[in-house]
Amino acid sequence: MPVDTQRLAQQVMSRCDELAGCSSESGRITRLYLSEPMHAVHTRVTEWMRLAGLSPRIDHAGNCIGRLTSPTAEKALLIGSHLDTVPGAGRYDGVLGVLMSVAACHLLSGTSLPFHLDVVGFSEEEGVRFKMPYLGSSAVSGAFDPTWLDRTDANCICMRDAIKAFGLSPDAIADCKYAADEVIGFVEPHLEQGPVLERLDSPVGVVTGIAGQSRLRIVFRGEAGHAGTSPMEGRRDALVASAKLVRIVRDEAIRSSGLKATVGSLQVAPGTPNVIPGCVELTLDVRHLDDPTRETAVERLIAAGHRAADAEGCRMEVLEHNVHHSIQADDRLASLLSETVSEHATEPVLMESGAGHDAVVMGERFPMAMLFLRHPGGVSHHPDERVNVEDVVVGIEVLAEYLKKLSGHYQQVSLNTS
Ligand code: HGY
Ligand code: MN
Ligand code: MN
Repeated sequence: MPVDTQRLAQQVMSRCDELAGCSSESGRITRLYLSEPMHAVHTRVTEWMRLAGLSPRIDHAGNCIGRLTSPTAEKALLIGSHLDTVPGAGRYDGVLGVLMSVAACHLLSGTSLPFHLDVVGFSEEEGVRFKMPYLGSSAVSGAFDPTWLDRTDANCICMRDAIKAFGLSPDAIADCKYAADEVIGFVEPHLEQGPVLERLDSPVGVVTGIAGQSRLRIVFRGEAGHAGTSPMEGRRDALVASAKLVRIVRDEAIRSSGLKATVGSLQVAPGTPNVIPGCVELTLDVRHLDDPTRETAVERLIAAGHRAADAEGCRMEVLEHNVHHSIQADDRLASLLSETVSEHATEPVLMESGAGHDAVVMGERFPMAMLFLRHPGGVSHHPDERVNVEDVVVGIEVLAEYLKKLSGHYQQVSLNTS
């Protein structure tokens, strides 16, 4: 019986709903790295992978990987996205791309591919628990730094212990790595998380590149004191100094075209109503498609932070500064994807991604391409995330056609070079 794509798309939607129930908080979706609800997600996703003909496994970084084995192949094509969420997330960021990939495998059943197809549900992309993003894809790409295992979460649990508690072995993380010569590429289907496709009335888009990102952890140190007895003059209030920087960050980004800059979290110590804030730790996230523009903006913001600290009698220190440079999609993979979209659905919209994705880390080592799905309303990292089932139909069909097209192309290239 032919597989009905409409039914598959409905199934993707109801599976997204089901995974939304796997949360560590009632009433909202929060699913962090190596958390209990991630076990529940793995149980369901591995079952769905088996139903689609894949052989699933969980690697030692907690990635859920299902293989559609090709008897003659030596190399693999990876496709998928992430299974973790931000706190208070929507139900489609990450999960949709994994489940659409599984659905595309259903559509392909009976088709023999010249490569293994590995559908990946990455364990950690958002960087919430250990304040470090892309942990799952870093393990797969080989970029995982073993010193990260010593990082601690908000409850002082280190990553090494969290991995063990999840039933995995931190010492075997290196085994998660795929060698560059065993990977054809990585394809990530993902919700757009913005308004472009909706404005252009297009169900899908092809990503040409992803903005670079700087993530900083900054601390302001002042002096705590009694809120009732300390004179207002001469206070060294770390929150007042931080607040000045928060405002400067927003203003700087408004002034500079294409710059996105956000202070996303503040931890105030001692954090009680009747004590002057003596210490504030904050995170700063800065993004731009042009790396030099982003780097200059970060330098300016750090300098402004020092000035704000000085003006309030405080000191500012950058505790951590992580950078992911902007990255371009692979020309060959992206143009074949555009070709598939124009043959199957519509004139392809070529677009940049302001959001970060596992494709950033995977693309540093392997050829990568991304397919975006229209996002009604465009609001993401928020419970209001939405998706049209008709667009999911298009997305699944495009993915399946694309994999067939890649097969033909890959066979041709292999024959020509053998
Ligand atoms: O932060 C990001 O851009 C992504 O959603 N993790
Ligand atoms: Mn996200
Ligand atoms: Mn995502």
